Amino acid sequence: MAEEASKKLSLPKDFLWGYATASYQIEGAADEDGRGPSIWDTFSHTPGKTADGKTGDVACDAYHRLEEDVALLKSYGAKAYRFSISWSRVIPLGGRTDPINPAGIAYYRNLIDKLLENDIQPFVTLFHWDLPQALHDRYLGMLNKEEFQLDFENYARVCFSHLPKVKNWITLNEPWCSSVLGYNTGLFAPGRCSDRTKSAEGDSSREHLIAAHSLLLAHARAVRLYRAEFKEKAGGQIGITLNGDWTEPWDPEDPLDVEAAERKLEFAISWFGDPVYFGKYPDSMRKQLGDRLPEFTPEESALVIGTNDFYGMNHYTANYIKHVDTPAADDDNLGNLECSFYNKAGDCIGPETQSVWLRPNPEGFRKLLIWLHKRYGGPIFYVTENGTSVKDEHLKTGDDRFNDELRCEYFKTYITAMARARQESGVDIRGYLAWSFLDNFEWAEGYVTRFGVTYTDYENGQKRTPKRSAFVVRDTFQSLIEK
Ligand code: PNW
Repeated sequence: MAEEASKKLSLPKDFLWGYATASYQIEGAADEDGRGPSIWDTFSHTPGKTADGKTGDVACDAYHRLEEDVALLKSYGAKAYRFSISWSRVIPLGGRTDPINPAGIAYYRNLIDKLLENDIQPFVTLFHWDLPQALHDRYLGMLNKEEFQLDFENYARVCFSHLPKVKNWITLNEPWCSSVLGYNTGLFAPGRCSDRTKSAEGDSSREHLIAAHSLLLAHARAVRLYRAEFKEKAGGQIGITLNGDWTEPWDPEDPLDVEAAERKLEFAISWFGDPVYFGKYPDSMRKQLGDRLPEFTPEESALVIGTNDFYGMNHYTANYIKHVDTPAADDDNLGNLECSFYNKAGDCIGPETQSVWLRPNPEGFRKLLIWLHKRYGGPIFYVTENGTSVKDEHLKTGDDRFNDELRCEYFKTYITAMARARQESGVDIRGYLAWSFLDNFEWAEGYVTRFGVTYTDYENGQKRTPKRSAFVVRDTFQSLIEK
């Protein structure tokens, strides 16, 4: 260990690094060239759902700036780029008997070609939350397990067969967010929850659990299909991307806090990770949720188990966890515990950012990588998102807008923490995609919260300007990667 630690920190020559985005957050062109609406179009156009009532109608206008954006990525030295496909751009009504939109396919083919011409490897996400509105209207989307998995499998087939040059597929982005934020808290589309002042329909005690189950089956079907019909020919790989924050006990001397910290990881991550690697939900969830948590039938379990060629990891922050002594509420999604940025001794987990849920703690990244490595038997990892907002960045003016000190520090320390997990603890990390390439539509937070290494000037035709962090990410990788 001592010898390992004293070795110069490095990353291998073929380490892939670059940037990530998602369709609804950057594309704009919401009703151009035959695109159908998604639940995010509907939700963002509903008064009161997003900051200042903002929508993704124009966003970064990336749909019209493909060449410019690829050239910018290239100038940053990126070796990989993760983007997502807008399902309703490719199949406007979403379903397996609905027509395909050739203009939608052409846009993504063109993007992929441009990236490859510039030696940038595409990482393509099939579903980053923007469910076709027609499927929500038809059968409530992922609340209908049978229909949803078949329509998703068909959509996956359309993408695999029309985009054969892609070698890195991600089925779902953060199913935790789709499930909990969409169907439990209702903060994200489609905004369902039990609170009738927020949503006319919904059941926060059950619907997110049903949505999650459907998402897992949909993921598994897409992977089975890819492996059976496309993988060999394309020489590609496929996996799911899961989000997860690190946890520390509020009082490390209290076994109940230690247990709660572990339980929080299981509720947030293993809810999806355990089915994919072990074919079942974690015992801690079964214990708290009883029969509200769906059971995998033997066929479903066999379908889902082993469906990851790699683990896609999205990671941002850490929390102190305190157990609670009262029984769990029916709508609890955490594991019956409290999250805090302070521990018993009064230590703070990290500095404030613009996102209420995010405080930098790079050690948490290293520790979570090791936790996942151990729990899931040493899988291949790609870090598919990591990054930060900066407090009050939207209030900056002039050249100060491009001077994102906290983000520079964040990337330097997080990338170093990742390299240490790899080198000192044997975590098999093959790539890293920073979130995000551009400031973009940050969901319910509209355009107030910025995550980009590129400044997007929404007042001036979405003009892009590199921030300092774009060069810090490049320099950090260039100094770590072996020559
Ligand atoms: C991720 N939370 O989402 C998403 O994949 C991105 O689309 C998003 O822009 C990025 O992180 C930054 O927010 C999250 O509330 C959204 O804990 C919210 C949470 C976590 C992740």
